[in-house]
Amino acid sequence: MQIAEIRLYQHALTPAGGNYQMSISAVTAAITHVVEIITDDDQRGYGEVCPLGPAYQPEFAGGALAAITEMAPQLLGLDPRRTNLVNVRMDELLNGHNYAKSAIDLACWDLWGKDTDSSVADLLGGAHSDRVPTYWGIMPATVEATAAKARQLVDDGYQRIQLKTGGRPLSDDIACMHAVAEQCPPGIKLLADANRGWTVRDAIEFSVACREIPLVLEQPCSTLEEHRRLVGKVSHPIFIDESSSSVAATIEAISSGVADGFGMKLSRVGGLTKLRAVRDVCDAMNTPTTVDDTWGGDLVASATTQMGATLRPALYEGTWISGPYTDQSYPVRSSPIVVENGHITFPKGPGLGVEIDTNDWEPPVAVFGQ
Ligand code: 0XW
Ligand code: MG
Repeated sequence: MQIAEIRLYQHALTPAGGNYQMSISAVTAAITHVVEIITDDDQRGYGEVCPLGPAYQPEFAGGALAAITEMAPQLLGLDPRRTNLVNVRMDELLNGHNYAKSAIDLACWDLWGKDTDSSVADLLGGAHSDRVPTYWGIMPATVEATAAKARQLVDDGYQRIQLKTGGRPLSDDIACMHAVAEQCPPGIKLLADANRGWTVRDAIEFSVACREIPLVLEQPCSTLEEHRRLVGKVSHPIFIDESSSSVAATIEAISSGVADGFGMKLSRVGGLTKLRAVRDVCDAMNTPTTVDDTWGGDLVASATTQMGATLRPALYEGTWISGPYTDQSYPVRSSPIVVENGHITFPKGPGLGVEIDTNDWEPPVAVFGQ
């Protein structure tokens, strides 16, 4: 089997309510790119990358288009089922730009699964369950609205709630965190995710003011070095999200004692092939992690939930998907991937299990190998 053609499609995912707000950025439309790989025996595999606007991480939609355009012509002729070899080739062709490589990598795994009539989860070693836990991130709001949202999430069956913090007075973050904790029975996991929006001092003050609440500080500050300065000064575990962009960075964050866990993202590390190695490092080091992506439609949701399902359950912190936050995505023929009772069931079909007919879509924005 050889890659004969690569097509690139573009869609806009729009946040319900018009806005997705975090400490340092607000997103009103997330542009996603879907890669379609067509093989010489006319099989089709799909992958996707959807950065969360241009300011969340050093990735943006225009960069995905440019990076895929740079690599795609020289991937023609490779066997997509040999995912390690495709990744080595991509790294030879382009330094960095993991997010663009992630979309191509996903399409290769989709094809490998379709060719062997196996789910991606089976290819990754097997799912503990086809139903995985998810979690919700509460966006900055008043104390009353935050408390009401937390109550609703508990009633809806969520077992893990992330409060978005930063970008406003620290006293608001502290008041909202207490309001969330009051609504949650023991056992619900709580996180304060500042998305790099706090100083070291903010994180220490917040941790002291919330000392009695069992919670995790997720990526409070911008760099790993800043997080290092928190160790021993905060009374809560620290999970690293934006600062963990590779297997090497993951090893470094664990072994230097900075990371007690991760908010891991598929496109940030470069796709399923590289995330599999991160998963195995976290497993070997008994370190909990989520398996998320920034944003994305059903292709990303399937990839992240299938990978998540293969984690040792005691270490798996769940998979966040953007579907419940959006009011528009790209059309697919399979049943949409949804959240029910705080859980997501991933599709059954081979590969990623997402059925796509590109006749339902606008024409591709780029075609390589025709
Ligand atoms: C809540 N998320 C998983 C969704 C957005 O990509 C941001 C992210 C996070 O935890 O930072
Ligand atoms: Mg985060």
